[in-house]
Amino acid sequence: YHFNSAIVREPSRSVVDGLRAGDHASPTYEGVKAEHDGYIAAMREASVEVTILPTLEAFPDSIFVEDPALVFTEGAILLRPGAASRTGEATAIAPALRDMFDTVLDLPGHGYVDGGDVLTTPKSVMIGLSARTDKAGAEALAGCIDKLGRKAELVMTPEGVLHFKTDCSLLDEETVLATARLARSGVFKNFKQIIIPEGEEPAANALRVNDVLMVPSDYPRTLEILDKLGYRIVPMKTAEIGRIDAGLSCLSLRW
Ligand code: CIR
Repeated sequence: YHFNSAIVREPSRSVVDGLRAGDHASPTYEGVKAEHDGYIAAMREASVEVTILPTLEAFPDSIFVEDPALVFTEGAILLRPGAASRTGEATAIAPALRDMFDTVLDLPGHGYVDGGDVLTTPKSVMIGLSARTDKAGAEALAGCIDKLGRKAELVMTPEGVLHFKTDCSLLDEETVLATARLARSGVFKNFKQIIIPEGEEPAANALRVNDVLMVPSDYPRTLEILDKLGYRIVPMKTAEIGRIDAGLSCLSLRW
């Protein structure tokens, strides 16, 4: 969670057509843009150098740059997002990554991986199998992660949950924030676990960046728990991006 740099992408007007599993009303472009501006400001405030990529009107979900790639200080990996409308986002982000990283690997084979299914921890890089990330993709990604000198681990995303990280985030070297439904699977048995109170599940996608913890602002019980534990909390508005199933981690690639 120590990051010097991040990449984000300007929201396109087409963001109102972003994918969603339920029948949520569309967000407004202005609402998304305001949340995105707040996010960039919070990142900069946390001493992160932010590169802003231009809009991609043809890809409504392209603001969620976390999904088409995975980055480490050691290098970047171009993924293959599992939703048909998003697969092309990897090609679109490739030139920027090749500019910024010496090593850029392409996910080999034909499997699919969304970056939202990948949780990097000091112990391992956890890859959650989900409706977007299949076994072939996860295994191919594990090979790339191995090439970059890290250890990968395949885990399960709970049924009906979009991404592994929809339900968890890393708070520090040894602590994760997780929903009860994900913690129950035992994936975090080697971590200290903070469990999200019932009904506040979307708060699990918090984002630790350097000395601050960005937390979705609409979940008072979670905010109180984390505050009592001594985290320096920055509450973030996420209601608009939440309409298209997104949270804080999706909005950036960090390294
Ligand atoms: C999608 O369904 O792909 C977008 N509407 C939301 C992506 C959220 N990304 C993430 O959690 N990493």
